[in-house]
Order: sequence, then structure tokens, then C-alpha cells
Amino acid sequence: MIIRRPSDVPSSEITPESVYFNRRQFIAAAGFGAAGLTAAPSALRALDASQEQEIPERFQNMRSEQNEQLNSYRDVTTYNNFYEFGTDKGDPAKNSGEFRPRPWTVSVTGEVNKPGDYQLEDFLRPAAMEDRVYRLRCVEAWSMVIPWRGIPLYEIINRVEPTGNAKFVEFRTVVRPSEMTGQRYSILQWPYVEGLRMDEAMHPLTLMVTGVYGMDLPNQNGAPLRLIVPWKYGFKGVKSIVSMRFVEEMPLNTWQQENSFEYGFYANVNPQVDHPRWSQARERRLPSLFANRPTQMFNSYGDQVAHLYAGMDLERWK
Ligand SMILES: Nc1nc2c(c(=O)[nH]1)N[C@H]1C(S)=C(S)[C@@H](COP(=O)(O)O)O[C@H]1N2
Ligand SMILES: [Mo]
Repeated sequence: MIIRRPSDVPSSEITPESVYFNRRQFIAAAGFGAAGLTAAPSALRALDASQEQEIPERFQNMRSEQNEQLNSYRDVTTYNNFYEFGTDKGDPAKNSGEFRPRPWTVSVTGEVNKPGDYQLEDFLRPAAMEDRVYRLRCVEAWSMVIPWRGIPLYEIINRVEPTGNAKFVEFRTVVRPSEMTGQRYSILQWPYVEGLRMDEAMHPLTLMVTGVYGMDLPNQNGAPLRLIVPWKYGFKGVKSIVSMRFVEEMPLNTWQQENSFEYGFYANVNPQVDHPRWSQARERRLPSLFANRPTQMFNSYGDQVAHLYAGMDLERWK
């Protein structure tokens, strides 16, 4: 697969149909049709070996700040959590082809001086896009290292001018069951909702993401606009955002609503507190099949974010 630059090609073509098709055929042929947690990574690895891919020059030798190798474009775009398109890791890449991320409107409401329905282009202008390599650590204990493209969330927030009453910001994913097959079932309560405390939202690491590997987000990664909060579990990274609401009260996020025993509002990566059903001490860096790394407190961003939680009991505030 050749990945062309976004200037040459409409975003809808970045992951062409033929790739989905070939991948499906491959998976069927290899007997991974019902690929579960362990089968999917080996499918990814086999694909990596069998298909050449060309990524924009500047990513070729890029590494994370911790000198880690980046996950391949294929890892990033074929092993996803996006329940709106199904619950298997391969479902979002397979089932999101009908989704139309443009035109797109984001509604800004609540405690702000400049509420409104913003067209995507206005919402993002005039900020400059940046590439930032961040680890994504899922609560299920796998991780990837991904070059995201986006703009710091604080730039967007400053432009809409929150009032003094804004203590939290709540984000919502679009609801479009006609294009999002998973939304035809009550897998979760739709829409998917996430929230941040204002100081978390204003932190310079928090990114409003529009792309991966320098190219527009593919549908399965949350086109056209998703959040990445690198010191938190991946589920805070709400995808395909259509609403930002500034509020005084702590919002009820989707996973807490689903199971408040297992998931809290803060969702900071914390190796010292086990998930009720599994240990958090180690993580599996894809495409490995093994929990091959120790989990890092705050996903390794502690130097920059630990002060936000000074004095808080991080076992209670999971
Ligand atoms: N709307 C929506 N956003 C979502 C999810 C989802 O199911 N629906 N899954 C979350 C979880 S659990 C993770 S780990 C990340 C995965 O992002 P990625 O597929 O781009 O790696 O998206 C998050 N954002
Ligand atoms: Mo996740």
C-alpha cells in the first residue's frame, strides 16, 4: 500500500477500499475470521511482512521522546476500539467505509462567551497543525506509539472563551446509526461521552487530533476530529466529536456510566491500581503478543502532569 500525502489526495481515499478488501481476504484465508484479542496482532504482523508501505519522509526514522519505535500505519489503522463500528479490534477498519466525516459541524455550548455551531474549517482555523508522537495506552493493557497530527486543545478553548463557571468540558461523538453499524445495537448508550477537568483540557499535552502519520484521520481512528490525552487511558480519546459543552458539574463519561465499579472519571494510567479483572502492572506493546513492558505511571508523562493531581487519592479517583 502506498500512502500518499494529503495534498495529493482526498482524505476519503487515504485508506482505499482495496486495502479493506485485501485485508478481509487475508484474514479469511488465514482463518482469523473471528479474530480475538490474541489473533489480531499476529494478523497485523503477517500483513506488515507481506505488503510494502510508504510513509511521508519525515516519519521514516521518527521515534518517541523515550526513543521508542513508532507503530506502523497498519497497526494504528487496523487495531482499533470504536464501538460505533463494532467491538472487535478489526471491526472499525472493516465497517467504517460508509462514514462521511465531511462536511462536519461542532457545536459549542454551555459556559462560554462564544457558543455556536462551528464548521470544521472555522473551528480549526487559524491554528497550525503539529505532529506529536504520543503513546496510547488502552485500559485493556495494550499500547502503541503513534504520530498524531493536531492542535493543542487549549487553543480551541481560548477562542471560545469559557466563563468562570466552566469547571469541566464534556465531549460527545456523533450519532449516525445509518453510517455507524454498531449504533444500531445497544452495545453502549449512545452517544459516547467523555470529559476533562478544565486544567486537564488546558494542559499543553492535550491534543485535538485531526490526523495520523501526517494524513487526515481515517474513519476508524475518529475522523475528522478526536481527542488524545496522552497520560490517560485510551478511552478518554473520544472520537468523531460533534459537541463540546462547558459545565460546572463533573460529566458522567461513557465507561463510568457503563460500569462505575471498573471505571472512573479521571482514568489516569496507574500501574499500582489493578483493574478489577486484570493487573495493570505490565502492558503489551503491539504488535507483540506478550505483556512485554512495565506500565508507566501517567503513561510516562508524570513529570508534566502529576502536579494536576497533587493531594488527590489516586486509588479512589480512578
Ligand atoms: N466514540 C468512541 N470513541 C472512542 C472509543 C469508542 O468506542 N467510541 N474507544 C476508545 C478507546 S477504549 C480507545 S483505546 C481509543 C482507541 O483509539 P484508536 O483506535 O485510534 O487507537 O479510542 C477511544 N475513543
Ligand atoms: Mo481503550
